[in-house]
Amino acid sequence: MDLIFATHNAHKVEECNFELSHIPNLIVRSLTEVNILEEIPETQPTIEGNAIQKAEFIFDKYGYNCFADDSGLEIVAINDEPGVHSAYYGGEERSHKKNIDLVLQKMKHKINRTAQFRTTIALILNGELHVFEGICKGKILYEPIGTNGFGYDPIFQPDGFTKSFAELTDAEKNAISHRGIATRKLIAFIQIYANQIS
Ligand code: ITT
Repeated sequence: MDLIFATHNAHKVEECNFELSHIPNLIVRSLTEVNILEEIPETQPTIEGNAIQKAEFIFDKYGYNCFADDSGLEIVAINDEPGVHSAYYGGEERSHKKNIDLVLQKMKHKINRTAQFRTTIALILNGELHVFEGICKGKILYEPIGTNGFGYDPIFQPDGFTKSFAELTDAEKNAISHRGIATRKLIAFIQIYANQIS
């Protein structure tokens, strides 16, 4: 079975193939690997909407079984911002530092620090849409701590931990993260499907 991951991010595809390596005859390929070089539209007002839009775009135009993901940070005290705008919250140059600076500025006098990361994965298999979600709850710190990870990791402390995401190892983060949870749901679904057709 061939499945396209609707992303140009080779690192994401590599990680996914690693997780799926125990399923025989399944190969996940990036858009670049199947020579789809265009930018995929991501213009919906929600994280779920964007994931579905990306998967539907590839299926409708190219007919591939495929999946797409989208993620973001939602902070209660600022109306669930940055949400769908997480990648470019601090400006179009998509700087992680500027994104963090803007969040900390907006959160300066906020007592409620509650936040969550959300990942949605949209899968289109034989023309049918399946949606998987992962949420990781936590709080926003007052200053960045730690150097691992990316994005907002240094200012996010997951519930039940005394460390920020950026102080966890990749494996520790993956075990509890929004992306890890959503990916494991996708993998479980594909595993059942692969068993049925084999
Ligand atoms: P693509 O090229 O795959 O679109 P992206 O950077 O847009 O990569 P996502 O859609 O997964 O990645 O996430 C959007 C933004 O949300 C991302 O740029 C970060 O700012 C933030 N984010 C998502 N997951 C995160 C995580 O695990 N830790 C920290 N920040 C994260």
